[in-house]
Amino acid sequence: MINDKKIIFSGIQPSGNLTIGNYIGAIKNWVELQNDYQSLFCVVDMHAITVKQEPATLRKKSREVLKLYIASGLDPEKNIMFIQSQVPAHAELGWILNCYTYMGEMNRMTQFKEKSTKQNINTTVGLFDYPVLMAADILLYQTDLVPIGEDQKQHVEITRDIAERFNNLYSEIFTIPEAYMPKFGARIMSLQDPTKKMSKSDDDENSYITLLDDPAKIERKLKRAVTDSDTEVRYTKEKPGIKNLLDIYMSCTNTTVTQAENRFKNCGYGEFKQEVADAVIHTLKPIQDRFRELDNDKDYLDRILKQNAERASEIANRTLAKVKKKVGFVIGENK
Ligand code: ATP
Ligand code: LTN
Repeated sequence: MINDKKIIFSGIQPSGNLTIGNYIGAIKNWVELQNDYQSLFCVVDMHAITVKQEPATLRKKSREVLKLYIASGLDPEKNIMFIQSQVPAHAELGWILNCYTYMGEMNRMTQFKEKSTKQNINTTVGLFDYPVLMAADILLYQTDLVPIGEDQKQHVEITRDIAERFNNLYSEIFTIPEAYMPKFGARIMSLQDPTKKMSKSDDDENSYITLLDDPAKIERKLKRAVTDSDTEVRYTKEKPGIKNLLDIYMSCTNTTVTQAENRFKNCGYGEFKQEVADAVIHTLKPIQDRFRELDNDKDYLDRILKQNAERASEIANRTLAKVKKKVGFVIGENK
């Protein structure tokens, strides 16, 4: 606990333009939870380099993601919002935890399997090892809750396993974290293939909507979204394209399945898609306005980054010191 509050940690990779999948699956919950928890929201650039990144773009995107956090309504004075590589404890604990994680455990990670088969070039050890770095992120802050989309659930489970293993060996060093997912929209699907997760690093720009897409683009992408040859708007697994658009709609309008299905009872797909577009445009408008304001304020962002990296380091270093002592490293003047 920090200031008597339970702790939240979560992060997003600056590996592209944030999508409404990132917003609905993660950021929206962060905004809702921020008042009840001490929260840390990280821009995980060290995770992003597990696949090839262009250095100048990565630098630019890292700042952009932080601006999008703020623009989405996360308070940088109350929450600790920072860039992962600016807090060296992440890499240090990541290495130590590597030595307490089994190859077999990493081999089971579905995200690695998907990402490595998608790549046609050599896959790096970093990509394979990425869940251990994620475990370090979470465990450094004695995190209670990790608000994420469904694809990250398995990584939180492995984090719990690693933490329990370490605690059993050395006493209660780590808090055991829990995953927290939204009821609807924990897995927003690609607009071009509703059996695949919407992803910011997808090659097809029409498969996702970014938080900075203008209204015309949003309308266009949603109108092109793959659905089915039926005409009925119903929330069912048999209609994955429609179900996905309903998830997006329900999340943007805070409505239930029954409310949404009733709303579109006698609508054709064209009218339905237009309503979904209107809901998305309405949700993103305040975020885009605030983002543009922040765009002109570089000093403000630099100050936030510096202050928050210091706050994060202070907490992280406390856990790291305990871990180093337990594993037998020589620290300071101890004999
Ligand atoms: P990449 O394509 O670069 O792997 P990504 O778009 O999958 O990235 P991440 O940075 O891996 O995004 O994820 C950040 C957060 O957003 C995680 O909590 C993740 O679960 C959530 N998230 C990502 N995509 C979706 C999605 N399509 N639906 C719901 N949540 C999502
Ligand atoms: N692996 C996550 C991003 C991430 C994360 C974290 C999320 C890295 N560290 C810690 C929650 C907590 C992803 O790529 N979606």
